Amino acid sequence: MGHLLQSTATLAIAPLLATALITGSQASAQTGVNTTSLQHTVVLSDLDEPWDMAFLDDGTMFFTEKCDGLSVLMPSGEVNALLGMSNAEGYASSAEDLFCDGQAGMMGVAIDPDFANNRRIYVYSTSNMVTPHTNRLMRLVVSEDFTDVSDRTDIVEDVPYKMEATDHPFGGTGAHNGGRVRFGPDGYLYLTTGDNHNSEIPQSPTLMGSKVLRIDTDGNAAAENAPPEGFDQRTYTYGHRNVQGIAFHPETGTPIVAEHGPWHSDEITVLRNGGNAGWDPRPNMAGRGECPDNYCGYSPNQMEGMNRYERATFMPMTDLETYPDAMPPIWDNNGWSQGTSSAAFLEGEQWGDWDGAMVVGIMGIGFGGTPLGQRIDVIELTDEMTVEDVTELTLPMEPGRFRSVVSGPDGSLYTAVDEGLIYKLTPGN
Ligand SMILES: [Ca+2]
Repeated sequence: MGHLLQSTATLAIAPLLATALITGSQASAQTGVNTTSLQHTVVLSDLDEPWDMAFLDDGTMFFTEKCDGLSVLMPSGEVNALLGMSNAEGYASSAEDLFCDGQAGMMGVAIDPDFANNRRIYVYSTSNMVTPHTNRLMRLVVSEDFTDVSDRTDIVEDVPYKMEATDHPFGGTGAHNGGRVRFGPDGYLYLTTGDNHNSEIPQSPTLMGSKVLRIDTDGNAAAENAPPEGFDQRTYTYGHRNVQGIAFHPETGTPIVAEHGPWHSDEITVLRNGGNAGWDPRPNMAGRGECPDNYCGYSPNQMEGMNRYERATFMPMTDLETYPDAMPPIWDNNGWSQGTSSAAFLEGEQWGDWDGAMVVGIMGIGFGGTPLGQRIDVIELTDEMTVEDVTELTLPMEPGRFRSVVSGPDGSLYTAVDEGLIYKLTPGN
């Protein structure tokens, strides 16, 4: 378990690093927080594409690595490797059916609100248990001493997986799995999924990609779900492209998602029970013709001379002409696609004016050069759930591919980057 041994070693010196790595922050004369007053510490380094984190109140942090597995960082600084994927070594338990390929692998993790009594956590991963392979949401029981997991139960077994490469940019296998799993304030599990570059999935009533599922801890549909007639009742919303971020408004509890756009228009969308997010990349829709492998999701990029606004018209992220009742986005990243992969809400007085504001982690784009757009945006919302203001965080460290942002129990903002690090960001001087 090379990576995790390294992690443990890193942890042992973390208290020293934490002091050394705090960068100079400028005192602010203004009240509240401004972008010059963030501090950072490295929580873990030398990880293998950390994907998600989930915290207990005492700071215990479960985390996933896309091709390795599930581990937990204890308050003592010790790291316990719990559930390894195929080919990962050094874990207390292993699951040979779990694998990674392209964007697929071990992704989201969530802790049961009643963990103190039932010891349950939930992990979303790609599995080859059946063919075609699927993405699965597993329920696990954590041992009393946090050194192992047991009693795996796959409560969602049928989220589709991309088995065949296609003739598109990023056309490889394993694409667009969504992957975030969170408990809502209503006590239900929300699982975000993706379109697999399969144009039939987003508007399909039965294929569980391109959806936000709302389920109980056994995987049953939430009784209050209200999808259109004929839909799988686990469907909370549908017609998404690839949702990797979901967070709940701290006052209203309303779920809000962040998803990746196709060469244009990353979107943040306030969800409505049963709503259609309006993504439909099928050929011969909205004035389009045929497309490679029957998927028009990238077609605008393959047409010379089209800018992002024209692309948005040609292959809209939210097709309000075809689906006038679709949920419109509240933010579209100024028409750019830069990889909005995660979302959370800042909470606590230490954030000043940003207490209750949404943050979105953006991975950035760039091929063979310096990535563009890697950042964390603070998005302040009005009471009507529209965007009031967007501020790019001035980061106290080098940016990265911000795969995950999570508010910790201490009020700090934790973020994982694909480059193998988990940081803690704390306001104040
Ligand atoms: Ca949409």
